[in-house]
Amino acid sequence: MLDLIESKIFNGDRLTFDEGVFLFEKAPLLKVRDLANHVREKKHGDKTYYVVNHHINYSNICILTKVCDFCSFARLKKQEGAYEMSIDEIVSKALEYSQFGATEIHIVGGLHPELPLSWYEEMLTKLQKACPQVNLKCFTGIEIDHFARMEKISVKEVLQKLQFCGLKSLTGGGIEVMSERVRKEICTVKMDADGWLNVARNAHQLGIRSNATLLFGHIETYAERIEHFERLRKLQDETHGFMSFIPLPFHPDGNRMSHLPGPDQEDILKTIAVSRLYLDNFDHIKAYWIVMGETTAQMALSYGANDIDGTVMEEKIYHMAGSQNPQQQAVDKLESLITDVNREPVERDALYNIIKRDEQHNLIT
Ligand code: V47
Repeated sequence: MLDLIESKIFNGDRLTFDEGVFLFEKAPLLKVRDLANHVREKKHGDKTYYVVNHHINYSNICILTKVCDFCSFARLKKQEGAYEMSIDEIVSKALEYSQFGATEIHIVGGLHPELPLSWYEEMLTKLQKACPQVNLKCFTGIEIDHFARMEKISVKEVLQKLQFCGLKSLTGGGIEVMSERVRKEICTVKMDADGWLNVARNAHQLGIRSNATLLFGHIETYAERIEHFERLRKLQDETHGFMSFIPLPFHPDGNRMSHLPGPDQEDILKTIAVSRLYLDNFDHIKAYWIVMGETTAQMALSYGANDIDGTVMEEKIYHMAGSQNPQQQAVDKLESLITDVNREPVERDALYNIIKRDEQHNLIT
């Protein structure tokens, strides 16, 4: 089977479900690496993308706190550690970040039991006004579905309203693993895979692009990972709206699945490589360095990944550390992660437009 897979990859032919499972179960890691690296190189040469971005998590209050066993972030409203930012706080954070050159603000939160859609509309409107040059990449598919349920309107209407207020793209989270068997075990009663795909389809039809993730390395089988890829590949054939795929290795600390070890480095690298080979209609495979660490993210650039996401860091840490623009220090570090493994760093925005800056690091438009 490996010879057949190899010739399919070199001919640009699509892999079948069984071939995908075979790659995980039986193919040697270094062979899968070489095939994935070939595809990456054909698509992108040495170019490796990063984005100057920041994350804002507006609230961790979530109605699914007792549902999602893998989640360490969510809290019930009255629980210790629960928090909720005001719109003014969110806008001032975004302003601070955009002054340091961020082109993307990534905003997600829990499924808040009370905030109405108008609160999110106001947040986006004010953010857009305060930082018009920043791409507002906000919400997961499950948040969008939650807003629709709260307001008793369709997912499409929610997306239209948010798009009107400045929403440019959706993040790839909230889907974890599409397998119904796995979902019953780790997040029973949460929106199912069809619901998440429906949000992505509606978004793409409105011109709102999005990403896709897989939370892996817990109780799912290899076949269930391929099932997940298969469903993403099918929707991508239909809409071409996904930009990048981001495999998220499960982290066991502080959640109800902490008895599980999480995936090892070999599994992380193989998952990156198989996703590159199976998701033949996705341009970008992201090795999100925050979740896999810098070394594994660097290695992943030889296993099919062509993006390491962004600066992400809490700006204050750097601000206190010295006189240089803190965001620039983070950029220097990301660029050297890429150049250290002989790849060419390319700054992009949230939609993969290439960003050029002058010597003072100001955007050249
Ligand atoms: O949906 C939750 C995952 C996701 C854990 O679109 C966990 O560019 C590991 O979607 N261990 C949110 N993962 C993060 C996300 C994301 C991240 C970076 C970039 C983009 C993008 C999207 O994090 C959730 C969930 O699947 N997650 N808990 C955990 N314990």
